[in-house]
Amino acid sequence: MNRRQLFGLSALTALMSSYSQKAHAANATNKQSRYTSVQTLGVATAEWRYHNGAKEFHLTAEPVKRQFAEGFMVNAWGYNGSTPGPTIEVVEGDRVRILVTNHLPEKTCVHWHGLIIPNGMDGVGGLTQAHIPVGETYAYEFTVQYSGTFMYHSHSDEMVQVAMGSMGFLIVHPKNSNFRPVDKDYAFMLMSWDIDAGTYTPKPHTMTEFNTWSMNSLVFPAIPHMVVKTGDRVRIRLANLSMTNHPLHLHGHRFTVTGTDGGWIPEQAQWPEVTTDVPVGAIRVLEFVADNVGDWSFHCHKSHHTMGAMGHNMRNMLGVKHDDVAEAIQKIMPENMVMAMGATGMGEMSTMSMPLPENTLPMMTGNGLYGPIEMGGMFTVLKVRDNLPKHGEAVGWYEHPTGTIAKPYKM
Ligand SMILES: [Cu+2]
Repeated sequence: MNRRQLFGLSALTALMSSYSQKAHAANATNKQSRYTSVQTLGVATAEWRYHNGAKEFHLTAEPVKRQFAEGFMVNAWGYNGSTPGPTIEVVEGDRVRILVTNHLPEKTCVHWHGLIIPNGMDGVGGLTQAHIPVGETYAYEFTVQYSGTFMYHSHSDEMVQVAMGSMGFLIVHPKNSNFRPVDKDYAFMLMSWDIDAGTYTPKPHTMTEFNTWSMNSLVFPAIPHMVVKTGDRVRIRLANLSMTNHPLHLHGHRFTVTGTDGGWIPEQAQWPEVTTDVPVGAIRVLEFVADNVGDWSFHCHKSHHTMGAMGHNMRNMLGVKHDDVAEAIQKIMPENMVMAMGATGMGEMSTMSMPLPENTLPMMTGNGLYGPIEMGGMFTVLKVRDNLPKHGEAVGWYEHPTGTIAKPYKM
């Protein structure tokens, strides 16, 4: 199939339904280049149509309400009703037009992070273009020269707009579908937020003291699981637009880092890892063969980043017996909640029914087959199974064959 035929197919698709449904667009794209669509779990794939010689996408920058988990809504900013915005998927060599309409309460512009494009398309307000005024639409148009994992984000009042969630993935698939093919291709945008207990709007001026750690603007237990078949070659693309680095750790498998936002890493420069650090403003792509059946944790290894919203300025009570003190203080200050906790560790928090302010998640939560998982934030699960249900039914917890699970031992 040559390029003219490719474009013909795209044009036909556009005729049938301009800005077609995302599944439709994804299928059409799949037929052209036979790539595996990226699953940005919990986030849509951007729709497009073929128009005036380019794949045309339309992003609307706007305030969005995002449910990070049940009982936790956030007033954020994003694109097309979501943060991260929809994932843009194109193919190396494509001519791409991206219309950006500004429905934010202030000017904006969009930068295409990692793409090698003409300077005037780089989206840096004031430097390479005028900021897009409220209510107006600007067109970015360029040819994508290299395949890889990239992102888009605001470059206008960046501290506020990025802190509020103005970001998304831009994936460029290789023109040659035999180049590093995978069976499952996932993407996670890593982000930090400072949202006071009982409130809904992140504080964009916070520099270091964040309390909410998200993947695709979702937190455990709401981050969907990655469900794969034994033997699948799996790719996970991780992008970090938060204010600190995240060492992402996978259990049960060894992976290699195969790419960054600078492109693909040659095979001879890759080495085995089980944790890889994703620096601020960077992308790491990891790949492995899922050859170990079970439920495997995939999480940030900064243990505070696998917790729900918490205050860090609490006193250290480890080893201090103080339940009688708490009772006495509660009597004097009945309007405050005084609890004796932390003397033996914080694990008790996952099971106690502590009254929480509205719109606030517990610090640790989630239950597995064997009890509380005691996690939050950047934590999800890779489920590897020999057989997957035919019709996409949910896959339950892994049931361990007899003799393959840790058990009590009499000393
Ligand atoms: Cu982290």
